[in-house]
Formats: sequence, structure tokens, C-alpha cells
Amino acid sequence: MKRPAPSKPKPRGLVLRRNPQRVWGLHYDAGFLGDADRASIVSWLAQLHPLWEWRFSTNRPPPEGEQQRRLLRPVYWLGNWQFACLDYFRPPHGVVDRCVAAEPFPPVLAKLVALMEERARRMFKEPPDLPEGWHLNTCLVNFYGSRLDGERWVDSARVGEHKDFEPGPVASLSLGERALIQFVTSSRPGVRDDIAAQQWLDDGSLQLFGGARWKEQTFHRVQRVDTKGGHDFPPAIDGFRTRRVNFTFRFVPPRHVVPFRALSADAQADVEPYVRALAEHSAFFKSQL
Ligand SMILES: O=C(O)CCC(=O)C(=O)O
Repeated sequence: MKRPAPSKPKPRGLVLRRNPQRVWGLHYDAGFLGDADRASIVSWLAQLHPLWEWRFSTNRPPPEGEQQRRLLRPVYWLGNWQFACLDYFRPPHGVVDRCVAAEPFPPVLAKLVALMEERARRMFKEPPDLPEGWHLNTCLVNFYGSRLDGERWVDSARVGEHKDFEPGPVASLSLGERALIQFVTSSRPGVRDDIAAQQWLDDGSLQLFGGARWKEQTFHRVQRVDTKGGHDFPPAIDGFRTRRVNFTFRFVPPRHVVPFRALSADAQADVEPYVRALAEHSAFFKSQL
């Protein structure tokens, strides 16, 4: 007798593979970035000197069970710099010595940010989804690609499960190889990591996400980045090849952003080498020393 075919397991949690743009709090626009603005961003990238930070520092050594490590990728921050070794902005308790005043957005990003804010304000109307004073004043520029390990290129183009703790909606602009972003319910891979939504982020796309569901109740991760398009972005970074660049724009209440010299003595000591490295190429950071 033929066994009945096993019934297909039901997805646990809502899997929104096709149309996450129809889901409240998520918006996706594959064609957000025009050619001229894209070219202008790429030429701005060419003069950048990203940092490839270490996760811990002298005054903040690795906690038990963890090891000192470099981040998976080089980064650059605009508006304020959240150095990995000082830990990231996590209100309500993690707000002191976290956000160091950084360069403003270049004109092309400032112009795009105004459009992103307009869209976000149509999606989110009031606190807590749209906090008092919200505007996208912070940007993390992530460089995704491969790092040279001895003679081997090792792909490190991914980000593990995490939340962006800055309050309010986040806007994410992608350049280069498409990347798969997933919103999941667990902070550890394999542990109840039901996929609540996922989206391939295309070259030139904008994703907006906000509201409790996508900011608080789920984590997000970049599961993989394609290699098919042959993208290779400037600037040249020693031991690293960039095939995707992502800009995530966030909001840090301005009262939490402090000049480098207003950090505690320990925090200044931990990040001074980074600020000196930035100052070699940036009038802004030179003025902060
Ligand atoms: O690269 C992306 O698409 C997302 C980056 C991200 O999750 C982050 O910067 O927090």
C-alpha cells in the first residue's frame, strides 16, 4: 500500500517571501536610486577611508567566553560614529559614551535622506513608531565582501541576527550585489529562528522598516550576498574587496551625541587611535582632536 505523502510542514511564523512591501511597517522600493545619484555616491565612496574596527579595547576587554576580533567588514559612520569597542547605542541604559560626533552627510545623501524621511512619515505617524524629533541623522556605511586571509580570499559578506536600537524607523539603501535580509524571531541562528519576512535587496533599492514588529519583536540579519554581478566598489581597502555597500540611516536623539573630547577618559583612550586615523583624511575629525 502506498503511504500517503507527508503533509508539507506549515511555516512557523509568517513567511512573507513575495510581497513584504505590503506588510505594515515594511516598505521596499527596488528602483529608488537614480543613475546620477548612484554615480555621485560611488565617487564619494572613492575618497573615503573606512575603519576596520576591533570589537573590544583595552578598557573594554572581551567578556568571558569571547575573543578579541576584528569586525567582519570595514565601516564608516556619518552623523555620529558608534565605535564597536564602546558598544552600540542601546537606550535606555546604553547611551553614555556611545555616539561620537562625526561628519555630516554629503549633499547627495542629504537629498536622498529627505525623500526617505518623507516616505517614513507617510508610513509612521506618531510615537512610539515615529518618536518625537525623529529624523535620520545617523548613517552606518557597511562594506560587504571578502577579506584576504594569507593567500586566500574569504567571504565575510553577512551580518548576524541583531536589532538596530536607535528609536524609530530605519532606512536602508543598497548598492551592488543583491543581499538577502531576513527578519527572524531569535537572536541565535538555529534557535527558533522562524523567518517572519525576507527580502532580496537589489542594487539601488531602498528598504524602510519600523514599528514594534520589525524593530523590537524581530531581529534582522543579512544571510548572504550574491556574487553574480561582478561589482567591485571603491575605495581600495588593504586586504578587502567590496562587492556591496549598504547605508542604514537611523535616528539618535541629539542629546546623546557628544564630541570626542567629551567622552570619558577611558572611552577617549580606547578610540583615540581610530579618531587619529580618521583625522589623517578628514578635516572634521582633525578638528575633534
Ligand atoms: O546590509 C544590510 O542590508 C543591513 C545592515 C544592517 O543590518 C545594519 O547595518 O544594522
